[in-house]
Amino acid sequence: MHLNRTSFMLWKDVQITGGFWKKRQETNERVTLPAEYEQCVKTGRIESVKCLYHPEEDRHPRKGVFTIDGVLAENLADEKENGEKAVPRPHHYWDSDLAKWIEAASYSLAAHPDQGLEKQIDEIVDDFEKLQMEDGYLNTYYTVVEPGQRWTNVYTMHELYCAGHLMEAACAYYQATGKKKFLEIICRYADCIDRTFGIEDGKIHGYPGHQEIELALVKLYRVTGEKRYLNLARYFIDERGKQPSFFEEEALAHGRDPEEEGPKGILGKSFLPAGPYALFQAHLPVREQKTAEGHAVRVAYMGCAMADLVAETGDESLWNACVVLWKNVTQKRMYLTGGIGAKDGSERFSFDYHLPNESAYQETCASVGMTMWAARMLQIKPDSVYADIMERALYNSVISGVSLAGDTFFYANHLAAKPEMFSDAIITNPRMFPRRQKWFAVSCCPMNLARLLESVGGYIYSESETEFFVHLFIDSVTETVKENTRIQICQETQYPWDNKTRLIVTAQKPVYTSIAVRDPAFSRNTKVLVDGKEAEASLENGYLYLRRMWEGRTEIIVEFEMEPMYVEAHPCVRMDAGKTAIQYGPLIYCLEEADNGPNLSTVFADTAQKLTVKYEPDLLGGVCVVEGKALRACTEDWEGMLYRPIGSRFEEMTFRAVPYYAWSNREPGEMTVWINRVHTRTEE
Ligand code: FUB
Ligand code: ZN
Repeated sequence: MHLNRTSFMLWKDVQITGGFWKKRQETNERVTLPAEYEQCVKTGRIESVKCLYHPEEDRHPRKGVFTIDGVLAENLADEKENGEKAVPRPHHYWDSDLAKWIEAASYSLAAHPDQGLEKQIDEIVDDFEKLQMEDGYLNTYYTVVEPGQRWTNVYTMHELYCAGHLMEAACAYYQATGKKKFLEIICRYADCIDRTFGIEDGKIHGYPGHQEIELALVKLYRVTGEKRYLNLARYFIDERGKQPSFFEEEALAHGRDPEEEGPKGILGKSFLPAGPYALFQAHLPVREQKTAEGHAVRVAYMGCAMADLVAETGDESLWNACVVLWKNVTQKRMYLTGGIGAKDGSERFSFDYHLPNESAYQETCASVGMTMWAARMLQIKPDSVYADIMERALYNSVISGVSLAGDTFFYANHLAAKPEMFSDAIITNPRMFPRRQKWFAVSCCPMNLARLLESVGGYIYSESETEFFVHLFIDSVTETVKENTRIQICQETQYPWDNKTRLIVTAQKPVYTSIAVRDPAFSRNTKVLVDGKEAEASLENGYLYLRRMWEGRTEIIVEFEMEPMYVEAHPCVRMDAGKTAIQYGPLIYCLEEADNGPNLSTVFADTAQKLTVKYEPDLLGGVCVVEGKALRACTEDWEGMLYRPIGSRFEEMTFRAVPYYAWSNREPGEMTVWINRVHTRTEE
């Protein structure tokens, strides 16, 4: 297929210089990364790589009762027979948690050198080097907990998932510091995997239970130039979903009953309509998958790898498959906030238009995955439909995953909450708890969020030979070269609190090229001024193209029509039928009890009345609040009745809405994104 592919400017070549995202990166560096490192020490993740755990000393750690900060009790140090502190048993995902922390810390190092942070990374890398086996194999769990059992349960034990995150971390650390040691360790592991999996006789004809390594192998190929890594990524994607099932054969080969422990076990059975392997998207070859089934994060990472392979190979059948999956997700299975995953059971999609609010799972990792996937779709086709969703996830369901203080996290991001709803979750399923927590037994979300926040610079600009794209409106500086001429692009904006962005384009010498700025879907009338005069910009696929000669310094002002607006869901979304939500620019809003009192279900927003917006510098770190007229159903005159003939009394009220990402940073209370609606009369 003819590709007019673009490449994103690398995160280290884009400096975030201020505004909304600079604040988040500063909190991420100052609070989140150190807090996450501390948790890795406390729970034994750092120690686990030192191989101090000995199964014979494992005294059946206490059952996993979760403490309020979500730390699994069994990870807390137990006493050994001799009274010494016991080494926690490494969890089979822990390598991936450390890898994502190293990746996030590496992005931070590129922007702000920090010897202490670099030393922490180097110590972990040294431990991984000691852990690595002669043949390159590198996995803590299978070295200290189940030695000799490598590759016996690729279906659920995450060896390839952990390897993928280690690859991403090694690439980031090399690109940030130029140090090759970690990259060389990981290339040895990648070569070990390449010798183990593939189509040739004697190799495992299989693929990962949790997609991740595929996108990581493309990164490793792009950093090293070693084509075998790209070929291995392609093998894993093409092999997926073939029959007879690799997962079933693997279970049988290692004495497990596929009907019980394997892909046809209880998890697989819950997927009767889509087939028993749908939880891990292994029910069909990827080119035949017409709907997003199963585990949400896995779908997003698979979409990333498929788009990456299209970018590298021009495979049209893979692009078509990507678009089919992308459309099913974004047109029928995605939340208004850009996240995915309706069901906490198996962290998965359910079916078209099934998007529960209070029990929404919308895992933070899945929103990170959607951001990554959208960017990879953009690299193939610069179409604002992808960038609008990348922005939607970033400004809503990604950053709702971390508190404004930066040290507590959501795993599940609900769209409605009543504290009593999941008060027991801290024991049953802490991931569903409607308050952010310090940590989780499996802490993928906090680390995933940290690495995305640190690398957001890599999502703003992309370019082809002849075009330069501005996808996100973030204070930043970068440079490009067109026709052998250096061009600096400097972006300044108060977005999302203001409706314009300013680009200063400085060309080393006169050069003809095209700069295309996204025209966001929320803006019904976007104006472009060049050096103060309205400019002719051609609108193509949602981008405003300025094709011209650039000489010296040019100022571009892009002004969006940005008003707070009521939005509605497709009428087939049962949970939102008859309701409205509020959007202002890229932000989705919510009502919180802290502003509107309890029983938010008694509020009926009057969509016939205009909404107003006001910046509140001292609220929630500085946000625009949106206010609107509503009717509130009175509850006083129900005298103990639960049901009665219709006839509620209503009182007029003004509600106050705050950005969804900022909810649950005040006193615990109710929240709702979707609000009952009435339409009384058009304003005179
Ligand atoms: O399985 C690894 C990660 O743990 C998944 O991506 C998340 O959904 C979490 O369950
Ligand atoms: Zn997660």
